[in-house]
Amino acid sequence: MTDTIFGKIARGEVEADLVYEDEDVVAFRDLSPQAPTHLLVIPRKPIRTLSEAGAEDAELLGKLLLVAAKVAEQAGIARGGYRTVINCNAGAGQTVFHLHLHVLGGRALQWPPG
Ligand code: IU
Repeated sequence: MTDTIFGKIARGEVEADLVYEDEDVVAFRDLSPQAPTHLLVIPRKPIRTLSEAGAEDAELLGKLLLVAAKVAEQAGIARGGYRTVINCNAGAGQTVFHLHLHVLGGRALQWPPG
């Protein structure tokens, strides 16, 4: 398992603008926001990408979604609408190989995404 910047954030070794944390999950503001609100939700467990998650991660994956909904609510974007995105592997735009869920909102979002 190669370490990443998100692994360091998850372990508290690198600072991030945290909006939520518990024993399993950390959420923080994206450094290069693509919307007025752009949050990232990550597991502390270093799973490289969604396709490498296993059956043993089912509860953790569910928790990521519940935390995404919670931080979206806290950020005030739930009513206006928000999008959750997981880019899986380089062809889909994944650049950091520590599973993360984007939460984007605060503006109108186009469909389909590019
Ligand atoms: P992607 O799905 O792997 O492309 O998303 C990676 C995101 O991580 C991207 O939106 C970056 O702006 C963001 N990011 C960050 O917030 N802090 C960092 O130190 C690095 C990337 I490296």
